[in-house]
Amino acid sequence: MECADRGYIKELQTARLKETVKRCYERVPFYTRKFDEIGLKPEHIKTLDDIKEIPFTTADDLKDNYPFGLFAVDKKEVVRIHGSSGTTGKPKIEGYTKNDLANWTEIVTRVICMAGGTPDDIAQIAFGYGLFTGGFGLHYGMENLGAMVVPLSSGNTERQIMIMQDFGSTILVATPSYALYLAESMEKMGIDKSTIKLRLALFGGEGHTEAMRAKIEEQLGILATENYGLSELGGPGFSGECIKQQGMHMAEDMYVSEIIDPDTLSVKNMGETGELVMTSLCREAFPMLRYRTRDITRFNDEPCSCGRTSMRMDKIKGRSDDMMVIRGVNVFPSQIESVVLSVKEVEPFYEIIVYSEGYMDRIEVRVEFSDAALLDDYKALEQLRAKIQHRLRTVLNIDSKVTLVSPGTLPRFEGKGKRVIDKRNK
Ligand code: DLL
Repeated sequence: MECADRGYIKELQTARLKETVKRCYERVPFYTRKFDEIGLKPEHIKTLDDIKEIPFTTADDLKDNYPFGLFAVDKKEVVRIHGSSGTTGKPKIEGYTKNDLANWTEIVTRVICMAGGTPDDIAQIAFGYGLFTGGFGLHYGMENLGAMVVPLSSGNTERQIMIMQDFGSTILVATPSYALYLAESMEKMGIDKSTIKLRLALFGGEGHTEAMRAKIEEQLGILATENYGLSELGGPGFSGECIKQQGMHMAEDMYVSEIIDPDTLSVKNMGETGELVMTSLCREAFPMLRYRTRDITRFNDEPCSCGRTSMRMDKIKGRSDDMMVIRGVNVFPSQIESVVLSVKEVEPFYEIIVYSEGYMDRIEVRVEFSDAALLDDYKALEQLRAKIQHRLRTVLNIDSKVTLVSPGTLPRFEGKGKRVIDKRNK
């Protein structure tokens, strides 16, 4: 499937799209209503291009139909529930039938293989187990591959490190934020990377810059691949990098993906940047038509040097709701991360505070400096602070307040990092 002829993939997607549309229209009152409102019938969808006729589905639609309103099967066919990892409000819930779980396991196994995982590996899973799809998703994929799974879930860092040493774990599955925290903790405990067997990490659940990846790869002595997915569309497995680390290969037999302009909602061309919109093609319990992910990326349909023909997506640039407008300049947190990590005297820990000044958005960037001895050298600290501020201005064209804080003072994360604190008047 990963090396299939593009023509074959298009045919398969067309056939599966028609089935999914029919399924949604016939079984989910929400879709019946939305189709009827605009006079659309399942038989009007004849080609992949016709997908443009279908209305979008949004996070609000999931909330309005919480918890099981968008299910397309009877509850007795649902064998698993997962949901969004948000900690406030009601989670976004989705269900899986037995077939859905088998398909999910299949695509997660693919992303593990792409990353170079083998049945000989010992996989330490430090994604949370629970409603979050990360832990269980990678768990079943690893087992299917035949790797030895160590289901630790996230947290309890010293124990993670002990087990990593004792078991000789070769793969770490974690958010990049947690991998960074693990690496730092190992350093503090005086454990050298040459004494652990880790060789590969599968990251996902949140973005990270190339600079951040390089830092973690270096600290742990590993190769790290990135994975993307969202619970609304089934979780991890949707896309992942191969060992070439040149974009995330997408599971096109199970999803049709589009890039749209989030303002005009028009569909963009290959290679253009915009919001990712996804339609599931094989999901029985929770089919989803044209879901607006809010994640900003772009596609590349050139074959990869690994030999796979599947379309790839770029790293997520940010979420459309994360974009800050600082004196008229659009900026994503990931761009600030790139600049901060390009300064060698600081640690890869930072925090962005967005606040209002009159009608303007302003930001403060807090960064940990590396050398604790600097605490006694005001002049050197001030020079470093000015350097970061200058770099943010020259690279991103934004004026920011930069504050240096002592090593070890900013929060560390066991799951997804939260590095933007929004204090704007809403
Ligand atoms: O994070 C699913 C997942 C788990 C993917 C483990 C990969 C590995 P949610 O908790 O529903 O699901 O969060 C989905 O997280 O819309 C993105 O904004 C963000 N996200 C996930 N992976 C990446 C990534 C899982 N590689 C939301 N880069 C998505 C950037 C990511 N953002």
